[in-house]
Amino acid sequence: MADPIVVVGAALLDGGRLLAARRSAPADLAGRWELPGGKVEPGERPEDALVRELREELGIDADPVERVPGQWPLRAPYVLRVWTARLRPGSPAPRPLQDHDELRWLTPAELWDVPWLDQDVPAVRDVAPRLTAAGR
Ligand code: 523
Repeated sequence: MADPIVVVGAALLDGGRLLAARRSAPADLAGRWELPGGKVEPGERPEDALVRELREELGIDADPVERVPGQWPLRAPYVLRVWTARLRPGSPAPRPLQDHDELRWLTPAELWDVPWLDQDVPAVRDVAPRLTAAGR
């Protein structure tokens, strides 16, 4: 079987809230919410891909903090790996630039208020304890 291609997703945490992004494309994913990110390019470090994707898609400067252990299958040959991330001081606020039409900062109590992509659900479940810890 071909090696998996890694898609990185960011659990961007700020002030005890998690950023969720609503996809506007492609049609089969539109309207569902995800941890923003994208494909790692050949030869690229996943953390660098995360920084690049967040800049391209949300116009922000962010730093990866730590990998959330595990990986989640996407449509073959892709797999999702997730890092927590934080805004760099002085970064602009996230705004939807590409692939998204709405953003929300979710508190722990709001975490399941948005219809996440099915494949993001287990990742979000594993991020949840970090969100609670970050809000303390
Ligand atoms: N997912 C997904 N969840 C999730 C991400 C970041 C991506 O299910 N949190 C899926 C959606 C796509 C594939 O992974 O099927 C690639 O993500 P995409 O389209 O955000 O990656 P890009 O931005 O690298 O893709 P291009 O538009 O082709 O550059």
